[in-house]
Amino acid sequence: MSSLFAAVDIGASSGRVIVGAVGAGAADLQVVHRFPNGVVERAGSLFWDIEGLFEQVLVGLTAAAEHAAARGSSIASIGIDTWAVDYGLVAADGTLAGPVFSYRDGRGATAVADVHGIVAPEKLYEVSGLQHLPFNTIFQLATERDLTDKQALLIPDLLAYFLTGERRSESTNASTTGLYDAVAESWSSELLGALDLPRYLFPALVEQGEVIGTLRAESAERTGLPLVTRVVAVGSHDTASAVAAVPATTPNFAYISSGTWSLVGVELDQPVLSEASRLANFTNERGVDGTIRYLRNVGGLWLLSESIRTWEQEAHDAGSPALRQSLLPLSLPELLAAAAAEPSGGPLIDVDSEDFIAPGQMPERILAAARAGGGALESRPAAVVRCILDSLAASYARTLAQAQELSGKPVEVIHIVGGGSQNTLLCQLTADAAGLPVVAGPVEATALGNVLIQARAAGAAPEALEGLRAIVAASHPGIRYVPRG
Ligand code: LFR
Repeated sequence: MSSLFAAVDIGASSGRVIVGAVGAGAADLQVVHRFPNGVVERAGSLFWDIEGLFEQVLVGLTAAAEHAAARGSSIASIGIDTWAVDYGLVAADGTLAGPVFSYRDGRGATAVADVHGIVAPEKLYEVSGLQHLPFNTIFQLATERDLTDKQALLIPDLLAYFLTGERRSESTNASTTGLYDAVAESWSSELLGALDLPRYLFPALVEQGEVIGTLRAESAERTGLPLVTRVVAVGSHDTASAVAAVPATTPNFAYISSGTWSLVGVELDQPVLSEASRLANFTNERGVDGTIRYLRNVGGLWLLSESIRTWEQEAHDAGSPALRQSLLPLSLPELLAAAAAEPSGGPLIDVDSEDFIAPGQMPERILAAARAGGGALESRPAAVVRCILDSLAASYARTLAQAQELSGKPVEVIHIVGGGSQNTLLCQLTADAAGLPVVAGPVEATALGNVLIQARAAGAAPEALEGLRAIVAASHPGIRYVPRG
């Protein structure tokens, strides 16, 4: 009989609690709870509703306990992954010291010049290997007024703390802070010291598979899970969990973890800290088992979802059903079909531009970017969607070519995992632009990676990463796209 594991997997736009069954070389997932997520705007700043998210985690874990009980089984452990870089500050008395900001708030950007004035960008890269993004934790922390006696817990660590009362820093996510030493594989005392950040700011590091703690009495009571239920560290950075579950059957693969962002790159044993790599803004984030996720953040389906949000709002505001119909006659599948029917070779935009980070009025910003690039883009949704997908595919191809060049790693096949793997047009355009076969799926790679690391910790899955990937390949065969002419 297979063991059951609960995966809490929260992205920027939605979260889910999944029960994963692992046994006999196969992994099967059952979503037991889904909930929306999104930034909350208050007085011009953007936050996450962390209390609301924790409440949804408890509801989901309750459903997981019931799901397991109905099968005469139990939940062996819980793993948590979310997006990276954001954190909550925990005060000396153990309570949250303030709101949890979203990386889409502009505050980090206001501190970039100050931080670079203290530690040069070259030095930051030499130590952390992290790509420059204006919202990296290091810049957000520089805007904090008082860190005395406080600890910063990244979102999955914070949720694990709420569940268990134990404070730890999981290493894959720690590597996105800008304060983790990619070579020494520890918090960088050098950078913390230079930036006058207290040494106690971050809790001790844990690696994937280590136990963070068992449930607090309140968590056990609320969920119906036994007190002894363990929260196990997984690749708590969602991208690390997704990359762990890429169904690669060759070492020479590239991946695109395609969701709100597209994380495009290769897996390495050692970081690449060259000046060329820094200038190309490639990151050396930590993967599970000490691997290096050598990748770049390419703009993702955020451009599409934000555009749709704007069109829906406009259609809603339009009042009359006829006008509404003319503005947005299409569901997402219809919109993608219409985009597929648009001519190829249309205008391209730079999907990685910082101009697209903030929410709101996305189609307008895309049209402006196309105009600035000299392209004539029509404002029809199908044309805008085609421009987004063409631009994403072009950026994927460019980024992968660069990743190979900078790392020396050969690539024979591209795996697209996550939500974007369902977008057949995007997958085909990527194969075409890169001139390489694309294998699409699984959609739930992140949750699979989360579950498999827990299963391995329980002795229910193989030790080697290749073994975990073989389970994914066996239970979730992808769809293959061959480059066209
Ligand atoms: C993807 C992701 C990216 C990270 C971004 C912000 O969900 O985790 O890897 O750069 O969100 O945290």
